[in-house]
Amino acid sequence: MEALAVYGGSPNISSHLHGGRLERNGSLSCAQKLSLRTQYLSSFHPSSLLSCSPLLNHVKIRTKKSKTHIFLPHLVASMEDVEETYIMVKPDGVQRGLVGEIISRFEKKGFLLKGLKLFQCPKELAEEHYKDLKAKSFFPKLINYITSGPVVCMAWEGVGVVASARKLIGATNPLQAEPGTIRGDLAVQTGRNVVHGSDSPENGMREIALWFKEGELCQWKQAQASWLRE
Ligand code: IDP
Ligand code: MG
Repeated sequence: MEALAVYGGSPNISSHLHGGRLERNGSLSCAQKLSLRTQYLSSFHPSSLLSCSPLLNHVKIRTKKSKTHIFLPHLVASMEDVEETYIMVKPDGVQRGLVGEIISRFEKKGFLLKGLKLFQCPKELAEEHYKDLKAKSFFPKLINYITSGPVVCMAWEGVGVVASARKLIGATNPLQAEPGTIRGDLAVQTGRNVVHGSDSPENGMREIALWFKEGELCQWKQAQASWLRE
């Protein structure tokens, strides 16, 4: 188990944004993914943190245009594509002792844990992560919330993992989230909804590159792989 986890982390935003890593999988070819991630990471400069970098435009990273309260019904779990998603236990989840419970939901489902760390998020990283919500009135509160204590950062891999994780997490408003989902079972308020999950495969790659540095992710094969997939 110790081979999977990387604990600790640097509060240095620059090293995070320039760190990232390169790897294969999904519907894109290895070369395409490598190129996408390389372009994305090389386009980052600390000065771009406060605004949307024009260098990012040609990378075609998908951004969410409208607020979605449920787990993106249009995001249908692919039956073939191996994807990656960024899952994060937010500060309230850590403070409330829900880390193990939340990790176990994804573990039991059968996804592959590629990265794991306890991390104090700097303000600039929180703002970059949630840049699509910058115009929202709750944005300052959201940044305070995410930086109010350590978070647990995770990278998970699997077939259809992005959409499936959104289903496991449940609706943004925990009172509207179905029982059985993480938010439906463990939270009551949107502003304290305990967990984050990427909303598209593209954002999964974007967010993993944002939150993990090179060397913090593990390539490994699950012993139970042949018992999960035919
Ligand atoms: P998501 O986390 O389900 O993807 P988003 O709409 O992307 O939901 O919002 C990101 C996060 O911002 C939410 O998880 C929640 O913590 C916070 N948030 C969203 N809407 C509100 C709101 O109306 N009030 C306070 N916080 C909000
Ligand atoms: Mg979201």
